[in-house]
This record gives sequence, structure tokens and C-alpha cells, in this order.
Amino acid sequence: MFKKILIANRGEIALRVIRTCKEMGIKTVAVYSTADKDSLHVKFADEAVCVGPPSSTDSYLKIPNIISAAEITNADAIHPGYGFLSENADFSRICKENEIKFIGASPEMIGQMGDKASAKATMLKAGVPCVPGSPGLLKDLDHAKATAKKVVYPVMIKATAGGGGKGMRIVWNEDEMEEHWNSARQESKAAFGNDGMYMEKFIEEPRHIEIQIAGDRFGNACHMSERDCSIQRRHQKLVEEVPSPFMTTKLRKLMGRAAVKAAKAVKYEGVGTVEFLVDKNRDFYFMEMNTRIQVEHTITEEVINYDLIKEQIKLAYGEKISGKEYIPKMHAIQCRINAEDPEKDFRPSPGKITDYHEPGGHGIRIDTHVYAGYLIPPYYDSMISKLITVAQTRDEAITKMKRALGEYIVGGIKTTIPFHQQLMENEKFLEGDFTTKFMDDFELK
Ligand code: MV4
Repeated sequence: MFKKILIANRGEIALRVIRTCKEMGIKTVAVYSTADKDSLHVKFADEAVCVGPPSSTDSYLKIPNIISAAEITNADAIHPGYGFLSENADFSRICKENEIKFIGASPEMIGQMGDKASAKATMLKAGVPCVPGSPGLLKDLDHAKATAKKVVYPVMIKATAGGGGKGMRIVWNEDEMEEHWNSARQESKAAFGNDGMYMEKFIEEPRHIEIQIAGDRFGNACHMSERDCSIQRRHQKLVEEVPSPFMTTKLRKLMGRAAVKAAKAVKYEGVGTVEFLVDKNRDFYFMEMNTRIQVEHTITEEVINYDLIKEQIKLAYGEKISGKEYIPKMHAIQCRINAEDPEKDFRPSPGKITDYHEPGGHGIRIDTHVYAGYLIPPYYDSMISKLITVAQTRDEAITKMKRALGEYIVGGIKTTIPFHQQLMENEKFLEGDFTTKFMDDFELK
């Protein structure tokens, strides 16, 4: 097994990885920016190396600094967590060139899945259902108009380098095409340095349901059921749950099989996620494949009783997947607690946490790096904690969540706790009747 892993990340996920490494007898190296010197990931790791000033581009994203930190500490592997360098093909390649195992996808895989149009073509060829649309990139405006006629309006134009909704437009009719075509390409060029666009039929009010997968270097792949991530705002997930209230045994079988097909088609190694859009008729379509561990991996861990970080490390080392079928027997919900003011359009609310008390008891899990007296730096993501409840049924998981949110004290800053409390009383949410449009209509009381 690996002897020492460097964690190229911060916050709760750095801590999450350190915890599993400890249980596996693997030494850990934390890296940190000067703004994070008092963070728990620095305290809990066996060693810690400062990699730069507060700005991410000069620290957590600075490849030479991360590689140097791994070299001077003699780390034999790097775990990138999520975000930062986790899906950076150059970083994956540079790790390889320096004989450090990158616990994530190969540079080729990241490149292949990072280009959305080519990822879609690969999936289509493998027999994974995809949204009807352009077979590849659109050449020009006329090509876009002609394709839209065939696909039938409304359509969506999407940046092939995109993700997170950037460079994406809904087009309802031909009159709107020119304006959206130009602005989407501009946005995409500015954000990604690439203005390649493709087209899809616009799926109205879909659910975002993703399937957790794992694959090994021997060509085996399995799925670990779904997560419903439909409750999002501006492409930021707020709540995730498994099982999806919209799921049926039949749909899970079909989506699970499609996700495994997707993983096998690209000889996927490691843990990953296949994202799907699911329409009201329960037809589902491949959207993206994520080649990293995700924020919401926790709820899957809870319902199948399985350490996904441990699995990820073992697969990176070359072990086989167990090949089991994983059907959730429990219900888990995760609320993302962000340092944001839900009353002020979820505006970031960094600062010092003056009081801090975590809920506890049966069926409660909290993944966080914060504590009383912790200063939330303004430079990074606003998520400060993940509150997860697990119970036999959805109703019980919601009851536990209400109880836990009521116990949770985070003083000195604004958090999304009040939002989650209202969500847990929302009729549509309680009925499991929600799509990705849910937050457009949600109003805080
Ligand atoms: C779509 C769609 C409807 N139809 N594609 C948003 C992010 C990007 N990964 C894909 N996205 C969407 N693609 C078609 N053909 C609606 C969305 C979408 C969405 C998807 C998942 C979760 C939240 C969303 C919010 C708005 C739009």
C-alpha cells in the first residue's frame, strides 16, 4: 500500500481523506496557504507544508509548489479531493512524470471527459442514452439554426469545454438564436479559452440524478446507486439525498446499467460519477462524467456502509473492485452548511465563528473542518460543513435533519441553516416533488 499520501486540498475534504489514511496506516502530508495555517487539516496531518499565499492560484492550484511539497516529504501519492486540481489533466500528467501516483483519473481520461461533446459522442457509441442533438460541434450560426430545426425548439447550446452552466443557453426559437449563439461563444471563450459549441434538445424541468461508480484496472466496473441532487441554486448543490424520491427499482436498474456501461466504455479506473438528467417520464440522459470524489459522496457511504475514500485509495494502488451490487437499504440526506446569508441572496459571510455547537446522536454525521474560534477565510468556497442524517425511511431522515438543524449553533456568521430548516418544512420537498427548477420558485419566509 502507499506509505505516505499528500492531500492537495483544504477544508473538510482534506480532513476526510486524512481520517481514512489514518485508519489505513498511511502517513499524511497536508498542504496549506498562509490563510489556512490554523485549519484542522494542518493540525491532524502527520506533516504540513505551506504552499503559498491565500490566493488559490498561488497556493492550492500552483502545481510546482504542490509537486515540490510531495518531493520534499517523500509522498508516494497525491489525493486531490474535489475542485482545485482534481480534474486537471496537466496535474495528473505531471504527477505521473514525477512518479507520484495521482489518486484520480489519468490525463487522457480527464481530457476525454472534460470535452463534453466528445464525452457525449463516446457515450452514444457505447449505447448510453444521451439527449438528442447535434452529432458533434456546430460549425457556425447557420449550422446551429439548421440543426435546431431538426432537433426542434426549445434547444440548448452548450460549451464543449463547459460545466457548471457556463457557456450554456436555452434557445426557444430561431429569432433568439443569433444573440444567444454569440453570447454563449463569447462567454465560453473567456472562461475556457475554447468556444466550441454543441446542441441538445432542452429538457424542461429535469431532475439531476447521478450514479456513483467504481472501476478497476482489470476492466471491472460497478455502481453504487444514485444521488438526487436536484435541489441546486446557480449550479451549486444545496441538498443531496439517496434514494431519490423519484427512483423506482426498475429505473435504478436501468440507470445503474447505463452508468456501468459508461464506465466500461472508457475503461474507468477509480471512483467516479455519471450524471444524468431525468425527465418527467423517467427517461434519462447522460449529462457528464465526473472523474473525482464528490462533495456528496458521504450520503452514498452512509446508505451502503462503505468508505469511498478507502475504495478510491485501494483502486489507485491497483486492487480489484469487489464487484458487489449495492442497493441502498437506508435513506440519507445531506444539507450543505455554507457561510452565506440566505436572506441576502446567499451572499458569502466569511468571518470568525464565535460559538460553535454540533448536533449529535443516532444517525447524524458531520464532516467539517471548523470549530469555535475558527476564522473563515474569504478566499475559498463558502461551504463550512456537511450535515448528514441517515435513517430507515425518508420521513425519519427528515425528522432527524430538523432535530439536528435545531441543535446546530454557528455563531458570529450567517449560514444556510435557516434555509435548510425552511426547506425541511416545504410541502413540495416533503412530498419528494421537486426538479432542478425548485430553487427558482423557493422563497424564504
Ligand atoms: C440541460 C438542461 C436541460 N436540457 N441540458 C446545467 C449544468 C450542466 N452540467 C447541464 N445543465 C443542464 N443541462 C438539456 N439538454 C438543464 C440543465 C440544468 C441543470 C442540470 C442539472 C442540475 C441543475 C440544472 C439547473 C439548470 C439547468
